[in-house]
Amino acid sequence: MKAVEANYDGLVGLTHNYGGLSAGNLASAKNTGLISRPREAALQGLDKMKHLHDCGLVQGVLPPHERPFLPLIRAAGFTGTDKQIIEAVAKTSPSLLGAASASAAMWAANAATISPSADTADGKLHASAANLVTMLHRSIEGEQTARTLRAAFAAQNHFRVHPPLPAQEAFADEGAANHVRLCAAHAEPGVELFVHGRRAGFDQNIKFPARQTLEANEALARRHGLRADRTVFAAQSLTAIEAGAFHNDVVCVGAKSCLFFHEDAFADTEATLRAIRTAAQDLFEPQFVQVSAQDVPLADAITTYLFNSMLVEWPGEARLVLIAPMECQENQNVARFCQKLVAGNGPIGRVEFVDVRQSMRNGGGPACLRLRVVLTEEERRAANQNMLMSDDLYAKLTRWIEKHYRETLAPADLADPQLLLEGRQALDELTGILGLGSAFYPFQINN
Ligand code: SUG
Repeated sequence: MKAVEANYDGLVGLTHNYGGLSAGNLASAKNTGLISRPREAALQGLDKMKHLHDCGLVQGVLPPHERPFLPLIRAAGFTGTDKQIIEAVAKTSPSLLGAASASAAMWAANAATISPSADTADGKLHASAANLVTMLHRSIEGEQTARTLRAAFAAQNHFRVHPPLPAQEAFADEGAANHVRLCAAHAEPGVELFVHGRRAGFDQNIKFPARQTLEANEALARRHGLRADRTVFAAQSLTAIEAGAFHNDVVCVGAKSCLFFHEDAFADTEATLRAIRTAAQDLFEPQFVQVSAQDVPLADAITTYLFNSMLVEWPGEARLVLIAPMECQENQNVARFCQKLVAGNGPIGRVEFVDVRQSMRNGGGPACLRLRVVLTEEERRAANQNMLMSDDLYAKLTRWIEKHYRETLAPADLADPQLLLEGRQALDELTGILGLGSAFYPFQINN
């Protein structure tokens, strides 16, 4: 049986803005208060999707979430009409309005953790929506994400969609950004690597929050029915977290049998690599591309997001392709390293650069924007076809973005009650385009 690795990208939302909401995410902090360009951001993301689709890869689309998210604001005690609520929260609690308005669901790598059917005990694809409890503005994503995944993968004979883990710090979970699957071929059983920043408990004595716990990872592996001997749990290094690697995918990416990572990514690199080798026994020989701080200083890795690239098996090419942010070309150390990387005989044969600058300014690179879903041919047929990229869908989404998205958005614009109405009108139309029915968003359900 054949299988492909599909990329499901999050569409950038209408409220894409620079709220400075993520402690430990250096780009988000640095760009706080900048004027964002939601339309440009959405088109940049859509162009990346179209490019991969044009090159023969399977590309899916995940819809933005409803923002500002009034249920959060109401839960905090604001009452009245929607307009009154926005006006009141803007005046008395602008940071709550900021959290309720983030378009962070666009970073689909945080939406869920996916285990392909080749790895699971019941032979189904398992997906667990992430609870994202560490950051207030992201803790409101899980429920809607689960709804999205159920719409994308509804066939229960093929797919099992789990709700987010309990919303408690012990189970802090940020999805596939801390998960890597290695394999010989997508259809064959693989090794799943789960990376955590800390263990449960409030004992983290570090500069920035560690957003993934070992306990969450263990729970995900159990839920998904993974084989213990093919599962590896590894700790992130504190050095990486404190340098701004708030998710492991800021310093590490893997595909097929290749793991591409910075030497400072893991707390114990040797033990991690040994465990991967042992788990891969009889399946494949892992290929480790470990990048030294001498070649790429950690600070450069984090500002350019070299490792937040998509590592992709490209139709017609023998070696993997790294789809990296443009920022990598603009940094001497990283640009030089990329040339050296492809000149060798290693598993990565080419680097492509893409423009996702609007997302990068909030700490989201090409790999943050996508959720990888390995699908067998049958599963691909069973998935929601309306959510898969096509020339027609691309044209529709381009028109939709151009019609509804604002060109610019300043933080003060979040106080405009009109933004809520614009968002609802646009998302209502989008549920039609993506075939999601008319009871998909809370504003549709509660009306
Ligand atoms: O969770 N940024 C996101 C970026 C997520 C990147 N994802 C991966 N590495 N996979 C975050 O920190 C910033 C929002 C703001 O500040 O307005 C933000 O949420």
